[in-house]
Amino acid sequence: MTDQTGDYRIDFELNDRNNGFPRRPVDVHATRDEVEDFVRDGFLLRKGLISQDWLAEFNDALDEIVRAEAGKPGAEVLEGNGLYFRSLLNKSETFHRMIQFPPTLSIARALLGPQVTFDMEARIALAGVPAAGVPWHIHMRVIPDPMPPFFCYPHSVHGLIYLDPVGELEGPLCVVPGSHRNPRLDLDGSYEPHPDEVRLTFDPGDCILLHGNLWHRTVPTAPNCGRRGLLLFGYAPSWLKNDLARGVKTDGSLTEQLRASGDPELVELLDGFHW
Ligand SMILES: O=C(O)CCC(=O)C(=O)O
Ligand SMILES: [Fe+2]
Repeated sequence: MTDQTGDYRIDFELNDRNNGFPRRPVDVHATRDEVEDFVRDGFLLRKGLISQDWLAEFNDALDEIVRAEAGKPGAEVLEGNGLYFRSLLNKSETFHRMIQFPPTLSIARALLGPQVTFDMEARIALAGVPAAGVPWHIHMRVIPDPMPPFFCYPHSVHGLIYLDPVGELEGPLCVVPGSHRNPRLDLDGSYEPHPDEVRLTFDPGDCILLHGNLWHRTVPTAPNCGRRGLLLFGYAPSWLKNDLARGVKTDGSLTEQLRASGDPELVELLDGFHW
């Protein structure tokens, strides 16, 4: 079914007899062509997606977090990059409106299936601080070689919402279209321009959706740059988190003791992977 804007509905039904084969229709806020473009290119740009009202509230909420966390243990000030603020959904209810935001959620569901989880972070490169940037990277460096027959490919849909104007001084975002489908490409750590890169500048309120393994970088900031703040969010298949949340509750202290051992293999077996 396609409406006049070209948006369409997918009538997902889950193969779950125990729960009556639940239907999970998704009204996709994109055309089929746009979704196909994302599958091929690994990104989709939505200019002006976030209203001025929401932007103002997001900025206020983030400013409060910035003030509250300054100098706290764990506060992430990354040399040559900027400030990161994690777990925003537990820091301000203002961000909760993004959890069920159809313009991005529906596209994530069209791509990943109807059952996805959501999380949100922020990055700020400060005004007037030069050479702040993020070199070429992907978000899920977990693909083994050789590829096991049942390897669960790290498909995820990540999004960036720009809070400030991002021009040449603040450092455009560069992406390599289609690179999410090339698990052996390795550009890690470099700022070297790629021959196929697409260079993007932004206005406040613009949003870009990226496959979590699309190669991307920013151009480092210039000395007279403005603040470069953005919200980062991500959707991943919800069934990857296997917390049963059933049965007789425990205080979790036995596995906590194992985590406290700091053995990375144990921590991975108990907690999985965090991007
Ligand atoms: O700042 C940007 O435009 C992108 C940041 C980014 O890719 C990241 O933090 O993973
Ligand atoms: Fe990134």
